[in-house]
Amino acid sequence: MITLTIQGMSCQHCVAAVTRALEGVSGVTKVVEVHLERGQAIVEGTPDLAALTAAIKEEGFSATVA
Ligand SMILES: [Cu+2]
Repeated sequence: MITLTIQGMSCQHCVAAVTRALEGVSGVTKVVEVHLERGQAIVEGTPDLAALTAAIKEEGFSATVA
C-alpha cells in the first residue's frame, strides 16, 4: 500500500475529485481510502509515484508520498 499526504482538501467534493484522480492513474488497483480530516490517501497497486502526485496536483491539491 502507498500512503499519500494531501494538502488542500476541504470537503467531500475534494475527496471525490482526489479519489477519481487516483483511480485514473495507471497501476493503481484500488483506492483504499481518501480521508478528509487526516489529509491522507491510501492506494494499492504499483503506480509510478510521480504520476500519483501529479494526478492530485492536476486537481488543484498538493501531495507527497508519506
Ligand atoms: Cu472540496
